[in-house]
Amino acid sequence: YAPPVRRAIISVSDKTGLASFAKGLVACGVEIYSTGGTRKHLIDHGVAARDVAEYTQFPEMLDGRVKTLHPKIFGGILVRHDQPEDLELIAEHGIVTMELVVVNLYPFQETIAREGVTREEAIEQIDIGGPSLVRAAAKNHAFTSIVTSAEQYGEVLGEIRAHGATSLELRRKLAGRAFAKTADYDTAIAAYFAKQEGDDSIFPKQLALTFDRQTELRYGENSHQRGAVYQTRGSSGPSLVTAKQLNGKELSYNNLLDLDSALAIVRGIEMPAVTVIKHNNPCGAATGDSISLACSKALAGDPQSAFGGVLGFNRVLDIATAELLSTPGLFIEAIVAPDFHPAAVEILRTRPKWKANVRLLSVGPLDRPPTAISYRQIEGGMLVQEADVGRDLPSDWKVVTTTTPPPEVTRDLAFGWEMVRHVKSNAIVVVKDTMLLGCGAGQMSRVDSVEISLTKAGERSTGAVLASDAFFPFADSIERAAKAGIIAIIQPGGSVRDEEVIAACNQHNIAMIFTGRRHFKH
Ligand code: 93A
Repeated sequence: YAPPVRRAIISVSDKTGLASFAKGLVACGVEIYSTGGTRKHLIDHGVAARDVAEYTQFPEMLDGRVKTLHPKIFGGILVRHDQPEDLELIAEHGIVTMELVVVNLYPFQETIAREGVTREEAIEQIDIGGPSLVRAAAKNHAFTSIVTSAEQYGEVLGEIRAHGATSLELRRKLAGRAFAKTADYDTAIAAYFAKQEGDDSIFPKQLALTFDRQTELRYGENSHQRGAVYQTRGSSGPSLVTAKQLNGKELSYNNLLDLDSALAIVRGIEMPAVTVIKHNNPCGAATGDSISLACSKALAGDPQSAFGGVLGFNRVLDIATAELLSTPGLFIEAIVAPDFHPAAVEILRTRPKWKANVRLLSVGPLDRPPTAISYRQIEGGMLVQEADVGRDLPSDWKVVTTTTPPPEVTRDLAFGWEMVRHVKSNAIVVVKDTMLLGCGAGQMSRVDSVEISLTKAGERSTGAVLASDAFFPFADSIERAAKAGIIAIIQPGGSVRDEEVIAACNQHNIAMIFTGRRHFKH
């Protein structure tokens, strides 16, 4: 706790809580120096304060634009108290040391948020002297305390009362906060200028996302990589980062990725829906009149791949579903749902073989829309885009074949179209009875994805529909689909060979719908 706090310079726009803080300082023998408005406020509240202008022998001028910008102020803040030459030199110039600086800045952000504010008004609210005081004191935190918010008054006064000084630990913490404050302030000013320049991008000129480390993970994607989870500051649920874990081992990096995909799929569906995720792609998904029916259909889609999968639910996981999940031979890594019936948690924790380990995540109601912007790191930068979350309207779809889809497959086409956007491109899904039967994901050639999805679906593909996330570059996929008994195909359209593709469908009596919207996912 050193050096002793003898003098404080106080210059604040927001005077909340100031008078009692300053009174406390005076009671500790601290001498206060203040600028015009602040000094008036203090004196009105019975707190003695010296006038900065009288000390510097330089009047406040240019309508307050120059108040504290003076060597007698900055010398006293930046002086190194452990260097005798520094102390001698400032004394020679009649400069006194300032151990405490209390500043909050002109309200620039609040000003520009006001309706009808002029450019001149905004510019006048750019604080120059304030940030200089803040940065000088923060730089010299080895000796000087910098207070930038009323929330810090209590802790600082507490230490001065107890020790006549502040601790280096506190000064370091305050300095960090102070630099964050001036950084935010300048970011706001830069954004204002960008807007004035006619930058009408929906994306900010500077991206200043802040994340708080929530927890370190056991490891990253592989055991030789370290990993951690961060929470986006200011984000609100429903999200995995804020979800309640009701049972099971610690979540892994890959669990979180898979659970995120699971949640993204089911929250886009209105009917009770369940999905099974493996390596970030769905190997099962279905809707049903009840959540347990949807669950049994999702698991039946590809039972082999479902082993060790991660499940997502868009309804409360009930007792019937927990019973179903206790079937011998099934192994599940993790489940995310809006909530779990308490008895269902009990069943899942005790009944199946994997009981103790299954991670159960309760995210709360899925009533709020997902994040509208997506960020993807690339070396040296970041790619930012609107997230692919809006619903596609069947009213925009066009039947392009002479064959029209039978009414009983309309639901399957809609379900397949909703599913395919969640599958890594090139993506193909095969659907029957609102149940995913086959999924071809992440292939470099579309016809390979078609082949994989139809092989997975096997004989069940007869009478099924097929969805493709992007257009077919050739008619070969249609030939393959026809052989497997596919009766309708949904895809965006837009290939130079659309005519050939449509002709192949007509030849095989397959109905084809163009949605006009592509859903790549990379
Ligand atoms: O116009 S300034 O950039 N010039 C200065 O020299 C200066 N010094 C302090 N603004 C300056 N300040 C700011 O004045 C402080 O950051 C504080 O927000 C405000 C307090 O003014 P007053 O005490 O007159 O109310």
